[in-house]
Amino acid sequence: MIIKKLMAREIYNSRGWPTIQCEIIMEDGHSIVASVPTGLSRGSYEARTMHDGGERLWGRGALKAVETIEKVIAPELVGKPPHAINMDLQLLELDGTPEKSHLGANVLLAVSMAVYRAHAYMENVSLFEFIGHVCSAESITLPFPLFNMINGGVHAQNELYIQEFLVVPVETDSFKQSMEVGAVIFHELGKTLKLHGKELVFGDEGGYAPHFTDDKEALDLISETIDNVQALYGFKALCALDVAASRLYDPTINRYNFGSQMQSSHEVVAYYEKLANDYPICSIEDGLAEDDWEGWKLLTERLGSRVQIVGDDLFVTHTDRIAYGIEQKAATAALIKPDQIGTVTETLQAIELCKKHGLSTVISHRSGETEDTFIADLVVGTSAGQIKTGGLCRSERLAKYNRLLMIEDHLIRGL
Ligand code: 2PG
Ligand code: MG
Repeated sequence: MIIKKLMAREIYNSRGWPTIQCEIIMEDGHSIVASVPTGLSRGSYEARTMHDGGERLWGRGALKAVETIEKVIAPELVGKPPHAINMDLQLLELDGTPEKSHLGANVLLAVSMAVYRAHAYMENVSLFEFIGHVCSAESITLPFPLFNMINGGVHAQNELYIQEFLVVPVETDSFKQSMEVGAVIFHELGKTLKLHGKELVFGDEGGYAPHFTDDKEALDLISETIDNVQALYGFKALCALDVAASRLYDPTINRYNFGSQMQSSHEVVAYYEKLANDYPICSIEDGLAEDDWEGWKLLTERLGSRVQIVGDDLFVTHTDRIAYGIEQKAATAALIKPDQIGTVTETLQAIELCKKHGLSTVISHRSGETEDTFIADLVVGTSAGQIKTGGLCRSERLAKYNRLLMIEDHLIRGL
């Protein structure tokens, strides 16, 4: 079955900014759609993206990207049966640059995701099963979710320095049960926040985003809620953080800005050690800046045996940076975002490298999302183990969790 038509269009993400949707029409008329997310706290080593520039929509338009897909890429792929890996290689060749600066990672990913879906359709299997085949997986597993509960940093209009305060249900025996625990904590946290006089406003990733005195107050209220939920319902959960510290780092003075005073890497690591002693923290993402390898090594040495140390801006889903991080013992896990690198096949390679060297993997959404649920199938097909895709409100976040509920249901009850 061949690709009959390959189209693209400018659509809008959850922040109301333009992004790309790619649509493949198969020979039998079946339509396959893929949409690309957009990050805000982007690492400097992420692959480049293509935007229109100019005045329309403050330069963020996706019309050039649409034209690139339809005029440069479509002629190469239309009329052929979809082949996920070969077509990704073709896309990489068409771009021809290490940082995807010619065509743009957003352009490549829209097509790559659509072709993966088209290939799965041609093989008459679900996307997660197809990804499992590509990875030569013998079995697949559902992930542990990291639910975003409180938004700070650039994802909210409050004064929190830490960007994401998450909770991780533990000792659950299914994804369905993890969702239930997450939902109970989310609603109970709403009650706790209200009791403490907080306004129930939401941030970009579907977590609460009221004003707080400081980061510790947010952690106090989350751990108070976790304790209440355990007492009331018997559910257990831990906390996780994404500090997104590249934003807080001033390379000219080699110091981090956490408010009261500028801190050195050593002081920042000591601060996390204190937080990990005082609160039930099981994972810290981007605790240090993307170039502060010495700081990362120190953090991993000091906390890595009891807290998962996750590299996001540090690794940008790039095998070179992950390989260096493994060699340096700079982290114990990698955040995986397909749009940081550009194609699904490269994303699978990054996950494989992590697995081979015992690095845990967390598949992640972006703060500017669409209703596309690709990452839900990705986390199952690769058995990546963990996913963070926002809080329990806002449908672009719930779409991924709901897709995982559907996958689990299909696996248990059959199709
Ligand atoms: C992150 C992401 C997703 P953004 O830092 O991990 O939560 O944020 O998409 O804004 O880079
Ligand atoms: Mg991050």
